[in-house]
Amino acid sequence: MAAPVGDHMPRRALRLGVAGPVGTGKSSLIATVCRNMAAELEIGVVTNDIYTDEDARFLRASGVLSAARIRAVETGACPHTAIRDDITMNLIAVEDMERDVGPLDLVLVESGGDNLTATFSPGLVDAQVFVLDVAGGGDVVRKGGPGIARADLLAVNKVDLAPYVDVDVDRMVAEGAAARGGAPVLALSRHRPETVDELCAWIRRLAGDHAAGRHTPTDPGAPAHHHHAHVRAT
Ligand SMILES: Nc1nc2c(ncn2[C@@H]2O[C@H](COP(=O)(O)OP(=O)(O)O)[C@@H](O)[C@H]2O)c(=O)[nH]1
Ligand SMILES: [Mg+2]
Repeated sequence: MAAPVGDHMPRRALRLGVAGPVGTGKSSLIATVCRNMAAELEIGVVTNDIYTDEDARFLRASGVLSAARIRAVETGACPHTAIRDDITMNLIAVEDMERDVGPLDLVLVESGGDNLTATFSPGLVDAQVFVLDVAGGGDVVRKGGPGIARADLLAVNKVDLAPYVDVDVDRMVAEGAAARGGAPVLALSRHRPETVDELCAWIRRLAGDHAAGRHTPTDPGAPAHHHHAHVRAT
């Protein structure tokens, strides 16, 4: 069911960015959302990889959405640039998909995830989730970055692994909430259905607010200025 189109209703899908370092579980989170919400929302996915379409292939293989609803953007260089500074390729991918498969309610955009500080441009997504995992250690929340501090939702993922990596999830969540001025932090595991339900409830609320014109995108802020190492000819 696509959102109804009225005078004051946005016509396009809610665009939700999913950022965070490689391996924290972004593709798995997206597959889980699709599996749990495909009956109530029309969903599409855009992935960003540097040179491959691996994330898109993982999602196609998981069988949660038809192939036409999963698009891969191959960024060629810094993947964080394609979600923040030059968002053209991503905007084209989202718009082409909506044109090809019909109106959607939700488009999930996965970042290339090379960078702890990567954030999406508010010109590309309406809201963003930043994903960390407990295996990265409890300190990473305190070390921070704009995504951790100001994304719409911080997901502390793979909490099922916490006992094996000596991380205190309650403490990590409390430190996250403190670093975020009380903005939401979700302890998540795809193996814990009650946490998946919380994630889906958060997305459902956001999609409702977006459809009703009540949601205003906020910018977490640009990543810290950085240089790439110069490659020296030898
Ligand atoms: N134990 C556990 N493993 C997970 C969970 N979510 C994802 N993973 C695993 O973490 C690894 C990286 O996941 P992936 O979604 O590819 O991460 P991405 O690089 O951020 O997209 C894979 O081996 C997943 O099976 C979870 O909730 N619990
Ligand atoms: Mg991925």
